[in-house]
Amino acid sequence: MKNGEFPGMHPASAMDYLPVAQLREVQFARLKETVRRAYENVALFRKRMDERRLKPSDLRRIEDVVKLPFMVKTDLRDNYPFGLFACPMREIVRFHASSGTTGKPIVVGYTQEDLDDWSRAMMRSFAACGVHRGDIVQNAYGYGLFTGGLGAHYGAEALGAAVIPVSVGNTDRQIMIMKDFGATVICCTPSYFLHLVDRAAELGVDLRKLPLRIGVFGAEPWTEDMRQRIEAAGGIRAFDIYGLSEIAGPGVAMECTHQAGPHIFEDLFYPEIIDPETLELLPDGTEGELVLTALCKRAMPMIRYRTRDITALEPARCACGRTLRRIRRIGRRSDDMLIVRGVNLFPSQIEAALLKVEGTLPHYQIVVDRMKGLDTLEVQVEVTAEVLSDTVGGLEQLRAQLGRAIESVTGLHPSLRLVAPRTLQRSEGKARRVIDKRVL
Ligand code: DLL
Repeated sequence: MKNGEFPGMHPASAMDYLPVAQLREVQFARLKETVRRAYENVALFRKRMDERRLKPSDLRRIEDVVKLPFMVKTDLRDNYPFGLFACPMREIVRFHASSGTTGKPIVVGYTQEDLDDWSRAMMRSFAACGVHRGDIVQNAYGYGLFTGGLGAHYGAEALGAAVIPVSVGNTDRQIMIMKDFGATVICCTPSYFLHLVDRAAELGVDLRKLPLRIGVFGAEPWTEDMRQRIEAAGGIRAFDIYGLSEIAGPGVAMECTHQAGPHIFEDLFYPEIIDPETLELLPDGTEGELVLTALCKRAMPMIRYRTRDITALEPARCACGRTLRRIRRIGRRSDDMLIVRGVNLFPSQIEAALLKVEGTLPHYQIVVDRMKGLDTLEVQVEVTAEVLSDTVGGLEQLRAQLGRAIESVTGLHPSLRLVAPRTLQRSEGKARRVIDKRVL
């Protein structure tokens, strides 16, 4: 066995096994270049560096990353749509977008090199869990502004697997295709897969008898319990994939065949864990908020981006031999973002939509539940006494208007309950806007 090589290793995965000292050197060289590019081209970053009297040349080693200013989601919103881009528009070849905290989405841009890096990260993700040339990948992540669909698509193709770009939804057709095409790999949210399992049973299809053997599941929190249920019901092995639009998309971290937590592709994404209150750096093994620096991003440098995802970096080396550190399963966030059917959602988005419609009062509650593996979303809102005494037609009109307003900012169709003034429980402290009944 050659140094750093493992039998059966895909050539694209060589970086997974780089000796740590060498990995730190690669990270530092890339960090310096990214910081220089951001300093020269992104006004917000330069301003924050200048305020700290910091120059890119002040960075001497990778650990100096802690001197750099943080970036947060509202930076993207405040610079909507292209204010954080560090390259001329003619170099941008792709956009994606994700929910912001209000009506406007956050926008991310990619150069061709950014896309190539991302595809390689996704290719390494697939390779890490045992996908290879000859596999048939049913890609049921949404195609479009969401990064899941195209991210998984290009990664699987780059690996040499055959992709079925079926996208999300239309469950009966998914099951038919899975059966008829002989899909061996499925990519989707874990909750959607559970729904697929239930529907397949109703249709008399036993997924365990199909060639399907691997599931690449992410974009929302899930648990070891869910893994066991999925593996038993689907007759597959289920792997956790993590990522976020701001940093690239899926493929920031991925589990290997040991299923012991996603490995971060550290040569591309530098992880830190901080205390979300004090912002202090925490040691490996301690739980806190994940902060990521994209080490190679050209179009839109993301430096010390506060993901709001709560996790820990595992101190122990994985049995697979990768030198890449692993994150613990992400179960919660340090903000109020919800993930409903794989869609990111902030209560403030719903609030903004509700208040735009006349006849509503600023008292609402969002109830999230899960039925037959699918998330349900109900918005209860108080409406004025006048509206309630109106004709049935008037109420229905208001309901339709509210539905459209919420859909236009979130893309989701919630069920709506219009209730009388002072019906919803008032709280003495912070209003309890969200009731999440999902048992993961
Ligand atoms: O969800 C990218 C993705 C697509 C990841 C497909 C995996 C598979 P966003 O829409 O920007 O990007 O949402 C990112 O989703 O900050 C986490 O809170 C959550 N998330 C993503 N993966 C996981 C996971 C995509 N495996 C946000 N476990 C992140 C728990 C996850 N949460």
